Amino acid sequence: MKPIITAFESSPDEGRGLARDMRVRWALEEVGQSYDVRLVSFAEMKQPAHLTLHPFGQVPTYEEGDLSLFESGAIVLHVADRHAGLLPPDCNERARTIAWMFAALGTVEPPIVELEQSGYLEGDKPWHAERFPALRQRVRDRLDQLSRRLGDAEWLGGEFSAADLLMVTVLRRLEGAGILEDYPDLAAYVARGEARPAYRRAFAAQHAVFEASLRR
Ligand code: GTB
Repeated sequence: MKPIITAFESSPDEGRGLARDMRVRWALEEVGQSYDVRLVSFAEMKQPAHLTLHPFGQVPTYEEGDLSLFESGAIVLHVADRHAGLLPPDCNERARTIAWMFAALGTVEPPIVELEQSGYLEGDKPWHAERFPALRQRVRDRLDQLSRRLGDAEWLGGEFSAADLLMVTVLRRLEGAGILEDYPDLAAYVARGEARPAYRRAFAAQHAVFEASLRR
């Protein structure tokens, strides 16, 4: 059954593929599963119809027959679980991969999002200039640790997995922050992810939505 995902009708990222539908699109492309997209406006996301799919009124969501899911990480895990290619078959390796998926979303992404949001939510506050360097340092601390662990490896496990897919999308949110450039190994890791044909197809699909929004 062809799943349906939701995405921003008009993404604030202006086609840069930074919204979280990108990771779901990428996962579906990696496993060769075609999908439909229902575009929603900010207002529609807060209406009862969407709130039955997503209790927090956000995107992405995922519908597949009787199943409806929210949370990009849970959706990617579901896709990886149902198709070959994004999780290793060995039980222990699979568990380690899932740990890295949680690490991407629960340990690496939060300080990145906090830094990003502090710019537009708190930029006008008198204490912003004092707090900002500490937020940047928190991101750097995480990247130092991630970089040490990745070392010379191509991917977090032996092969590309759902953990890399999530970690790359998380690191991409640093675009424009002037931080990732100081970590050539992590920048190369992100570039390896972005070079994958499935990533490029997913990026093109979300970019087409942005281009169409300009013509409306
Ligand atoms: N934990 C949830 C998940 O992983 O699925 C978080 C979902 C989420 O934050 N969704 C955002 C949303 O629906 C879109 S992706 N926001 C609307 C709302 O909360 O009302 C976050 C996002 C938005 C914009 C950019 N950008 O402009 O660069 C990047 C990421």
